Amino acid sequence: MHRIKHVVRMASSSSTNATIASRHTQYSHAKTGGFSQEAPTLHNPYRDDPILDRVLRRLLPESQYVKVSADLTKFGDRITSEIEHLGRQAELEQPRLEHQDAWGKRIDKLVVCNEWQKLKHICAEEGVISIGYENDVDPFVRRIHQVAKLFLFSPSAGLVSCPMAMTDGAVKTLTSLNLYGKHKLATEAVDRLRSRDPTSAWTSGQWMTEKKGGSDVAGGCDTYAVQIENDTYRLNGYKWFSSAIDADVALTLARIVDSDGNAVEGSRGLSLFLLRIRDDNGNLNGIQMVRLKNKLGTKQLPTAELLLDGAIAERIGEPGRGVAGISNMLNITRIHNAVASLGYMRRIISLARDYSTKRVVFGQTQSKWPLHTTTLAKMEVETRGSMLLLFESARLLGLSEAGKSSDVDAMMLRLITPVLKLYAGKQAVPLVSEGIECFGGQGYMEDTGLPTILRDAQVTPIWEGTTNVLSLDVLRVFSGKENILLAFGKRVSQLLSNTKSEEPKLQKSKESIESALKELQKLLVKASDSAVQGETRIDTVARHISFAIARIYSGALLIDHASDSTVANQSDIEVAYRYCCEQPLIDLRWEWFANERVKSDRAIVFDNYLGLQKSKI
Ligand code: UCC
Repeated sequence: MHRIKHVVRMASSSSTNATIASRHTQYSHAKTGGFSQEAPTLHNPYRDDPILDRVLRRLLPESQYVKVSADLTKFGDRITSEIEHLGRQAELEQPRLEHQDAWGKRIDKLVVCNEWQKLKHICAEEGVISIGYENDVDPFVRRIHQVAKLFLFSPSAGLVSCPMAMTDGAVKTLTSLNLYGKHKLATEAVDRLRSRDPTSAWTSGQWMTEKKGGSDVAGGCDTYAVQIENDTYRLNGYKWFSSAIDADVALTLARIVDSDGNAVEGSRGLSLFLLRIRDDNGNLNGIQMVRLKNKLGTKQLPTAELLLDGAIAERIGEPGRGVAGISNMLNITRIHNAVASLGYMRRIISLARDYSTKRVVFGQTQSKWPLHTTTLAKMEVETRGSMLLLFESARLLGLSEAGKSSDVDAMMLRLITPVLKLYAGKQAVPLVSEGIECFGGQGYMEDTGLPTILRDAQVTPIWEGTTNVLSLDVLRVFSGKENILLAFGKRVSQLLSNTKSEEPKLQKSKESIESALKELQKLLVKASDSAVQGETRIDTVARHISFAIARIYSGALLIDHASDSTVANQSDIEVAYRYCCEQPLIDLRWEWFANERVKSDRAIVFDNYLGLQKSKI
């Protein structure tokens, strides 16, 4: 502003037209906005990641690491040269639904852009699902490879990552229910869902949510199944959120109606069904696509309300075991959900880091301003903690599929799946928001593509179970027969056992983890004792317990990683220290368990509530 005033003053006081003209030329760029800010560059996300390669080197046998690393390097190049553009186009050219043809005939035609189709082809070609199931590779290796690939892909995927999550979950469910090779449709589905041939590959949907449902799947399920013959049924119901409706098959839940016309209510009344969405001619299978959802984000992805009006479906699994059956899928899609959260976090940091080397403010690049780098460093520390938790889940999943899990491994897989999903989802939104801020006003501009990351990240704490529902699943794990608390303690101790004694920062980090673990154990034991007397409740602190598990587990993994001198560097030690010692690992107080707190919570929440139905509170 100063400078502009100065120029105007000089121009008006100058003596010759020639001088004025030359000055006009000199400053003309100011009037035309001639300066352009350099955009952030998306580098090969595998080679650009500060930790991924080293994590893989630790987790994989050398010969496998070499193969996986080569595949990820090539895929990283494909992301920057091709996939990123396709994902962006999918956001710009969103799906639409045509209900009728020109003559009024109901057609329910879903129109998706070519780029969306191309992305699905790429998924098959690149084997993003098949890698998880290839017979000639150790399952332990293939799940780590798959998670790494999905992690790179997800933020550029134009939300094709969603049908991939459900496709993976469907393969897992159908194979876990032991249907492969025994059930015609399930066998064909498994072969096609994990195919690398784009011309024959299928994708799967998962229709669980109904108008009354959402979190409470069983309480809200009003879809009924009437037997035609054997395991074949007709389904009638209304599915409220059905994503990726261009899929080929879907898994869904319904209540079987008996010969007297009765159906069992509640969770035990739900059975699991597999259905084809269209026949070989592309006609919908007794399904009407009522409308596409108008979502805050994930706009690339066709999510619809569906009316099942006699859809023909095959019952799979035992009648009444629908929730347990579909949990196979949920536990896979929840890992995919965490992949998405971590993918968004890494992407925004990577772009902000690159931008910081280009954007000049107050005379120097952002990267030279300590307040800026300290902001980025905090984001990096948080991201690394959850990233190690993600790869721990991939390792444990692979071990379980290889039949090599110890008891502790099996318990840890069940525990950390909801913990990882809820914690990463909860981190993603504020972290991406912080990352957007690193671009100033540009981060708020739609045509940079940056707001899409924030919009899409917002779905991760909601999709596949909200933070509260996932926290209650964590309590479900604790309420089982096994001593999960003891197993968790063992796994943490195992991770801390290699801590280098000559590194004071790692020693301090270890002490911090041990003390947080002890505190958590003490509180949980005390709570379970006093719950018997009815003085306390645990559900109200389920989130805090879950967050503490996430932070203690992640901290221990960071220490374990930093203690491995074959891959670790000085920044790994610093990251572990900051994660474990500079922020509380556990945010939980004994008084929060007290029963009476529920009353005071209600008093706070409904203070001066103007609703008329106070009796319902
Ligand atoms: O549909 C959606 C969109 C899909 C898109 C996916 C893509 C994501 C990737 C993103 C990329 C960007 S979203 C759907 C959202 N809805 C949910 O996630 C549901 C949330 N609610 C829950 O998870 C609840 O906890 C329920 C529905 C599972 C609770 O149901 P019940 O009926 O109350 O459960 P019960 O009675 O406690 O459990 C029934 C059985 C028990 O086994 P048994 O009978 O042997 O004791 C449980 O132990 O199911 C078992 N069970 C589980 N087993 C329940 N949950 C689990 C689990 N997670 N793992 C293993």
